[in-house]
Amino acid sequence: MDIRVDSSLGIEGEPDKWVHSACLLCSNGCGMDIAVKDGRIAGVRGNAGHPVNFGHLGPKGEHGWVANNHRQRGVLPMIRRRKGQPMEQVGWAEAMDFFIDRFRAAWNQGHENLACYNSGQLTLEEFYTLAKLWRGGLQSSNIDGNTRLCTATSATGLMANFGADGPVASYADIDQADLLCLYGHNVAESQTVLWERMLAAKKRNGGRIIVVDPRRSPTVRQGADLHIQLRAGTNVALMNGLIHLLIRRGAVRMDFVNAHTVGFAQLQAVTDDYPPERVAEICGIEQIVLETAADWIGGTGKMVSTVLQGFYQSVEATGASSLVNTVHLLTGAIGKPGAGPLLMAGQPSAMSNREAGADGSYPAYRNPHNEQHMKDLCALWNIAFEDFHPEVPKDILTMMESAERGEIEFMWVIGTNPLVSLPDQNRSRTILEKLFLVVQDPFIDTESVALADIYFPTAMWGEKTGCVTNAERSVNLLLKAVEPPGEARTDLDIFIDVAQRLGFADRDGQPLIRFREPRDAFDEWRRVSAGRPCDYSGMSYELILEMGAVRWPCNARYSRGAERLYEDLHFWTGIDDCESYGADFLTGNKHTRDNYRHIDPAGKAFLKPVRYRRQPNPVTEAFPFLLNTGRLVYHFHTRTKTGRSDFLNRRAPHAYVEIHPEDAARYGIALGDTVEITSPRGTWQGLAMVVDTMRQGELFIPFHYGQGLEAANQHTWYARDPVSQQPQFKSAPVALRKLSFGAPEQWLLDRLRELDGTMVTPFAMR
Ligand SMILES: Nc1nc2c(c(=O)[nH]1)N[C@H]1C(S)=C(S)[C@@H](COP(=O)(O)OP(=O)(O)OC[C@H]3O[C@@H](n4cnc5c(=O)[nH]c(N)nc54)[C@H](O)[C@@H]3O)O[C@H]1N2
Ligand SMILES: Nc1nc2c(c(=O)[nH]1)N[C@H]1C(S)=C(S)[C@@H](COP(=O)(O)OP(=O)(O)OC[C@H]3O[C@@H](n4cnc5c(=O)[nH]c(N)nc54)[C@H](O)[C@@H]3O)O[C@H]1N2
Ligand code: SF4
Ligand SMILES: [Mo]
Repeated sequence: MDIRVDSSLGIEGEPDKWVHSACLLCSNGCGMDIAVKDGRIAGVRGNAGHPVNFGHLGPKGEHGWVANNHRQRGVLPMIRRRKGQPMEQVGWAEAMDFFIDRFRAAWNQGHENLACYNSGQLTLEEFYTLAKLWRGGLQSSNIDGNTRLCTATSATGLMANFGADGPVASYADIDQADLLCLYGHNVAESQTVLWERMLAAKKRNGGRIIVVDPRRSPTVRQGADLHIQLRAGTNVALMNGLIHLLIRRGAVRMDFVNAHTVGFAQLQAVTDDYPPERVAEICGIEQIVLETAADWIGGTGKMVSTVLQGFYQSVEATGASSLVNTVHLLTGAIGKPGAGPLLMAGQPSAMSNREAGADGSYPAYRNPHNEQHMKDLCALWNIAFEDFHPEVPKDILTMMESAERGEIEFMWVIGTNPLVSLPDQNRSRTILEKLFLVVQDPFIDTESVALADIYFPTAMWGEKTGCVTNAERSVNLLLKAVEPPGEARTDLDIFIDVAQRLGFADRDGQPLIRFREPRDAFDEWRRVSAGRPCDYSGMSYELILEMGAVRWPCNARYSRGAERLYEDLHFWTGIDDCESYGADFLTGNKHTRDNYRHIDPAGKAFLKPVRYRRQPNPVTEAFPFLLNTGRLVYHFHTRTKTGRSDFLNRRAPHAYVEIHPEDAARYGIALGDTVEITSPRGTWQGLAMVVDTMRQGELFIPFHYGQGLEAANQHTWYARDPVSQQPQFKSAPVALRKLSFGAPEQWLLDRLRELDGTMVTPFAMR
């Protein structure tokens, strides 16, 4: 990819200074500098020397910064003394006292009465501190991140084959690959700069791109050489069909498989049942499409596969994603330049949370069921192992179900907007309303803050220092450019304060958390991560500043970071190395250490079979459409940042639903009409986008639009993958009807042209 410095400045002339940072509006981690004028953020420019983006930025990266200066920033804490009363602004001392009182009162009923639900958007240093506070201090397993909705499956999918989390390939491999397979990944909208990099690689290498998606997405329109437009929810059948053909055609490298994997015979026994005729039928595709894909995949060793929400947000998420790794193992396309699976992250620092362990993981990919791993962690934290009871952390939906039954009464929400992003909004709202809810956020006007009993105002991107890992293990350093507004504090400061007020101490009676500054937290993290897959022991803030970004592992062996994992084809599967002893794909039942002794592949990778199972929610006569939800290029999540940029917002100010032209014709629906979508869980109303992106019988709504009638999560539900517990956001049966005629506004017409391929998204591709 060529160097091109994209920028946007809100001032005339030069800023007072430029401060080194990175974009926090997706997992790509584009390097950027922040312009500061008179103590305020005044713009950004891409970092030309950065190894991820070479100066390029996408629309969100270029225009999202205006959110920092918005008038709805929180400047003081707020409390609601009693449910039903209004929130009052108070000082930090009073808000903290209130927090600690209520925390202790709930804790007195047992620590399972408390829950923490955090983010994929804080810094590594903050996640590590929170993990230490909650796991080491409170010693509770009721902690999860919104990474559960996002990339929990990336972690479990990687563990299933390789023993530990850790994306295998990197963007350097994409540059060299001649085949890119995108599984449920609309990269042209979700990581625009990565898409530019993919297209540049394709052009340079004369390569090809396969996209697996039930939608003819902008990615398909702009760059696919083969589109596998499968029926929603049939990923496992497709993967089994591909593997079946690879085996049948002799495209499997048996020398590689025998030397570096276990489980081939069991895999083959299952994939034998997936001949192309059957798979074409299940997936609703032409057999020739499947055969072409198998030819291309079997015909190259230089293949990178990305996997994202079309695979993750489903009930067979871990199985389907693991089969992508399996395809790489079968063809030997791993551990060498230009080859490897890249199970993607989505949020800017979802990876950091998975590493640090404030979500479903334990710090540095330690295995909670491995006594030695937990003893090591206790020694590093200087806490007594005898009192430490590591459990597999509860996922957010399990915690919501507990709360629904009244078993959890206090929830601390940090850096996420669950009222909008959790499935089944109406059910989730009822549960959140019941809880004593603390919300910690830079903005006072999010949907979740409106339900809070305590609100803590925080600093955000540009107002604090810390590290963030992108989807391919590159660690960025984001420096503080300006002061946060009013009395907003960093999440790190709040965590340290809480740990101190709760009196969390180590076994010598010293404060459990002794550092104060991000740099000192980072130093402790280097020691805690040493020897584990995400090894930071050789990394420093200085090295990151020098290189732009550094990929972990960074240690004595890889002093400037590792481009790809597993070059020695030795995986983290040994019984004393692995992050998990594994789980059954269909039931989620966890294997014990004793079971594992019998299957310990001692460093070889697992090939694990998965059977296709029909979705739990087939359409019915009353609810004949399958609803798919996801992203569009101009907005980030629940729009707490991008919704404040006029530039971005006016290109997509409202929710709409993509409807196939023939379905629209049957219901008498035209572009711009208002339609209603119903399900047993709720009602959605919005504009009709009539476009042939969808398969007939399927609908798509962008999920960015908050509450009430525009919310996609009116219709999703708590069904989830049994292993990763990632919710099934991508298909729910619904009914459609027309409400009223409407003339399409200009933005809807423009969006139509982006979707039907007559216009390439401006500012995303230039
Ligand atoms: N513009 C923008 N970019 C973002 C974000 C954002 O909010 N806005 N968020 C970031 C985050 S946190 C994430 S997680 C990523 C997500 O990035 P993506 O995963 O690329 O985005 P989605 O739109 O959620 O889903 C991708 C595709 O999955 C397809 N899909 C649905 N069902 C199936 C299925 O059964 N099989 C297959 N194969 N595909 C299916 C959908 O049609 C959709 O096109 O984006 C990141 N980047
Ligand atoms: N239907 C449907 N639902 C989905 C999805 C889907 O595809 N379809 N995708 C899911 C996915 S992949 C994701 S990642 C989630 C995202 O869902 P959320 O996590 O709810 O989305 P955000 O809007 O990013 O919420 C982040 C919050 O953190 C705040 N914040 C930003 N920076 C900071 C900070 O430094 N400190 C603190 N304390 N707060 C900060 C923001 O203001 C915002 O309120 O949505 C999920 N929900
Ligand atoms: S691709 Fe992602 S990280 Fe890069 S500028 Fe766009 S939103 Fe930011
Ligand atoms: Mo995500």
